[in-house]
Amino acid sequence: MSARLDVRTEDARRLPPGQIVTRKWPVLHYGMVPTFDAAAWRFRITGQVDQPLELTWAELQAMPRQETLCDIHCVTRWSRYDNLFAGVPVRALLERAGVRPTAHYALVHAEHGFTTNLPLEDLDRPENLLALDHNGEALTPEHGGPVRLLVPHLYFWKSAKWLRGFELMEDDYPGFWEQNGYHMRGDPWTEERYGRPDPVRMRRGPR
Ligand SMILES: Nc1nc2c(c(=O)[nH]1)N[C@H]1C(S)=C(S)[C@@H](COP(=O)(O)O)O[C@H]1N2
Ligand SMILES: [Mo]
Repeated sequence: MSARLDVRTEDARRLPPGQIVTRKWPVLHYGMVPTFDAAAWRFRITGQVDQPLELTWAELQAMPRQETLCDIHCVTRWSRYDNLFAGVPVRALLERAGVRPTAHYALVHAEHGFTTNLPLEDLDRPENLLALDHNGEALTPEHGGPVRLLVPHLYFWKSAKWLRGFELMEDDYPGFWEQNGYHMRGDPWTEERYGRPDPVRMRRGPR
């Protein structure tokens, strides 16, 4: 099949501080599970790019896939080991859009207006995916199917379910959970759980 990247950390220091391992896969999100309409679905990359990208569902399906084997860490303190995700690498899509040197942050957009922000260097990593499968099965709607973002090195709230696009920006702007007190970056190894968004930046809005 496709290439597989194993980004699990070694056993001795596998669990980030303050986390507990679960074997189940909890379902966690705000609001209702959206319905999927393949004909209307688009994935967009906008903002600081040379060629704004708009992909149909069929176009996404036609792109080469890759696998990422990883542990996931939720800010509510559960971690789940050995997740094999498959999907389209984020990097391939960013390359198609032509990221400008002025792009430093991304606002990730999902259904129902959900957003989450992260530095471009955290989004543009080879293991990050537009994930379509988990452990050999298509992602269920509860877990973000048919397509969610996977950014395994940050807390799992950055891995937006029901993904619809990336907006590349010069400045950072807090997304949904970040406006509600979550950290702007969310590194589980340094316990970047909660932060304090800059109120001036929030009023100004993205872009
Ligand atoms: N669209 C969307 N994606 C989301 C969320 C959300 O509320 N909406 N919650 C995040 C949070 S807080 C977590 S922990 C993970 C949970 O993913 P799971 O339900 O597949 O475990 O999804 C993240 N992605
Ligand atoms: Mo979460």
